Amino acid sequence: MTQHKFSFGLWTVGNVGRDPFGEPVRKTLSPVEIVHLLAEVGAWGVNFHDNDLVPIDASASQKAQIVADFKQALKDTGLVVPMATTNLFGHAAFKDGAFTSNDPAVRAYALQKTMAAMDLGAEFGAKTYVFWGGREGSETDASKNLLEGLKWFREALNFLCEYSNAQGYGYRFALEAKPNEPRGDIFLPTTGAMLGFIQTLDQPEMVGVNPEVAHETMAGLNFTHAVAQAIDAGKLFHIDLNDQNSGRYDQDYRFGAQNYKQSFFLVKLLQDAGYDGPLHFDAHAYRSEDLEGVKDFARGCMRTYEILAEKVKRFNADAEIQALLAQINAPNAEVEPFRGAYTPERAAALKAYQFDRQALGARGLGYEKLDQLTFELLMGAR
Ligand code: XLS
Ligand code: MG
Ligand code: MG
Repeated sequence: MTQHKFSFGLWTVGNVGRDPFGEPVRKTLSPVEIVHLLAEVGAWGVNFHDNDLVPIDASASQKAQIVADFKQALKDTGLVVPMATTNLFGHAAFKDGAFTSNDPAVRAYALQKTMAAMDLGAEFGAKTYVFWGGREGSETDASKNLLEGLKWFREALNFLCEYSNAQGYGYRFALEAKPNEPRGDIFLPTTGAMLGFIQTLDQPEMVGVNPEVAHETMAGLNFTHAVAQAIDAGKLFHIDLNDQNSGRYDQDYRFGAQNYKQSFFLVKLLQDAGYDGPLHFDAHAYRSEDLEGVKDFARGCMRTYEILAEKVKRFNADAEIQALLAQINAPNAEVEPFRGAYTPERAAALKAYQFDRQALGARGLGYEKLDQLTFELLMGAR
């Protein structure tokens, strides 16, 4: 085990390789088997949706047995449960949404199911509660009153914040945005949209985000920029790491499998900002893999993160790179008085100052060299 808090969902290493066109290619692993697999590969934590652990139609006694067995596996391995969440997307009842379904009975059922799932997560000490609204959306906007949908989603989160506090669970909620899949369009499709929405809640301090590499990438956005905004807002409560090609279906590749450079800048942002929360790999092995391949996948996610974290150290210690950065960010004593908060004097002095616009525009910035040096560092060529 490393100093990083690497976690995996039961649904990630437990993924059997079913896709819209094909049957499973791997056998189903029990939650207990998954915990042992994760311990074997050196993970720190395991997360679950309620029904990854307890089947939706389990009896009370079956549930009790499953919970006891899972607790024992955690005890035997030392793995922790940092995060829990609800499956509000699998069952047909949720085909038109959960908290935003047009059907008030479905909305009430979603609340009931989430409270039960929060109880389950709390039993294992989970402190982060993720909300991914996979079915909260539409294919045709003829079907939805969008403003009502947002209101219903807000009401549900407000209710559940109160529930968490009333139970003394101490959860922090992490909202996970995704632009589409499984719905044609999912509400609040980006991390930025979630950050705006959070401020409209009754207890915004309890609620942050769980951004996912694949989701922002599917939206054609720069994931690292989204994470930076979350960190800046004090809202990075959790993170889902994987990889994805833009413009494709939801691929959930091993972390770093596709975009090495972008993965590096993401790790750099997290490391430099001192993020010390869970690093959750929300991904799965290629469909070509057997059980050994699943272990290769899980080890690969963690090893890639560690390698990139090591590269971050080298980048930060590389004399040539740092000299270039120092040059790029060189202070300018002449304009120093203009920095800082507004004062009438500062504004007046700035208005009176003569800038040499031609000189400002003529200066080369050296980013070509910086980017090439970054590439060489990543490739092990320096
Ligand atoms: C799906 C989401 C899902 C959430 C948890 O694309 O990433 O796995 O993270 O419900
Ligand atoms: Mg995802
Ligand atoms: Mg996810």
